[in-house]
Amino acid sequence: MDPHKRPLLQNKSRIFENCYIYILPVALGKKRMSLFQTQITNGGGICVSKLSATKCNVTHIVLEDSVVKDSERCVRLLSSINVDTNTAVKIVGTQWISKCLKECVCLDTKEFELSVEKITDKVNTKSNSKPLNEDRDPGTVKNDVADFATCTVEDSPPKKLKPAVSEEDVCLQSSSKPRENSECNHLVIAELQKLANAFRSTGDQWRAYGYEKAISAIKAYGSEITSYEEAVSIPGVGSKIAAKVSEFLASGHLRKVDEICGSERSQVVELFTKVWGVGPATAQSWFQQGFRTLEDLKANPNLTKQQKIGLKHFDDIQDRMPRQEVEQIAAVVETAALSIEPKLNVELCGSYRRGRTTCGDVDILITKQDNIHTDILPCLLQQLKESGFVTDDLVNIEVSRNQKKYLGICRLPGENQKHRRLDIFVVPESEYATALMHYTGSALFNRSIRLVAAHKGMSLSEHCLLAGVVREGKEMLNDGYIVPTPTEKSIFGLLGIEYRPPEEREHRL
Ligand code: 8DG
Ligand code: MG
Repeated sequence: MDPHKRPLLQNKSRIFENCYIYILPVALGKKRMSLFQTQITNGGGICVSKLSATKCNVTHIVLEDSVVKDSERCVRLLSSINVDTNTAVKIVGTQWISKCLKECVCLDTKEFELSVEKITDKVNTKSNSKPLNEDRDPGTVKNDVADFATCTVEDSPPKKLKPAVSEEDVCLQSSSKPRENSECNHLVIAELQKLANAFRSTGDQWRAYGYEKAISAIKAYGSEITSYEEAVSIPGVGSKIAAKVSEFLASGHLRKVDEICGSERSQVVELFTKVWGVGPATAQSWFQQGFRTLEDLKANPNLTKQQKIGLKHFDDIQDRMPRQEVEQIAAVVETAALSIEPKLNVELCGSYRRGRTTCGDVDILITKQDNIHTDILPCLLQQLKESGFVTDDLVNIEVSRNQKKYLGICRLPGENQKHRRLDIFVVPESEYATALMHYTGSALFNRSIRLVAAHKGMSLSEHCLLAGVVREGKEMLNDGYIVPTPTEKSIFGLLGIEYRPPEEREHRL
């Protein structure tokens, strides 16, 4: 039966029967989105999660009412996800669903449809659009259903909108995919980053998070932002930050940066938080106690053991090392480890494995076969300390279930070598792939792929991938069960996402 010509009265539980509905999440919010999805499903309809799901014919595309009423914006939005508005598919506002539910019938869509007549010629809806359901690159599909940036229509030709990438979507695209970003956006981002750093170092984590989220959204947006309206329409950029963007566009600088970052307090606190083991609260308190320089701190009687080490090697630790030095350090650790147990697998991870040209520290993963019973880490550290290679312990062996972790400082033999941060992780063979993925990072990539797992009823950690997980909000209500993950590729496969080699996981905020 043609779903658009259905009889008006029907069984309440089947009001959306034969409807294949795609809901665009823009401006909807997760709760409303999920409510609509449940109601459609309960009403016998099918919620289509991807427009490229070519096998099912989408009958309706539902958008937030305010979006549908703003015809120009709506058409541009649809065009950006390759939906031709001349399609036979009904493009309707959320009111249609609400009214159908209220009246317990599948109402005619006419009253709720997008009206394209109002749109002037300047919006060319057909540019770049492909008919709905035409095959598209599956790798880009998830981005299409993410939040979309929107902008106001001005006299200039319409810009092609860029999908704003939500945190969960981060791991679905390569970090090496070139992102256009105008020079002006770069400058705005740099200023906003100064504020984010300042807020983070003063312990205002919420505000710092707000700024970082906005920075991430602007980076993903790509197109040059030219107005307050455009900035505020980007999901993740609130009105206050949009006002900052607008101020920067008008004046070339931000008063807030001068005010916050220029203050002695913020500069001192930022410096202190760079010392290993010092958090924002401690840095603030030291400022209040009158400490102003790293030299002053050396006289502080209340430093912890780690802070003393952090202070002692401050300049060396701040300095990033070339890849070659990372390899030399790893070679020392590997030789020592294999002298204890020749069958161990020693592998570099962290930023080195992601291919960065310089690294902040050396992250080494040691995998121990099940038939090896030697307690590797203490033996290894003893050897590395005796040779003078490991100079200081920051966090002495920490045990997390059957993984062990050590954080310390080392220095290659020879003249003019710097002290470098060294992290060693020892894991069992069964946890190899999840640990390798975790310690390869980036931290943002990890957060993203964990969110993907969570949304699929799974849980990913450095220890394992659990399936059959039931959650209430973020809380796990059961333990789930471990799914074997022999390789990183198997993790991507089990999560149903495209494999990303380490070089494509260099996602950063
Ligand atoms: P770098 O050392 O060159 O600065 O970068 P990195 O190798 O990516 O960072 P790292 O601090 O050495 O951490 C190694 C990996 O540990 C990182 O890539 C991902 C993982 N990791 C998380 N969350 C966090 C976190 O909160 N802090 C740190 N330090 N690492 C984390 O997934
Ligand atoms: Mg590292």
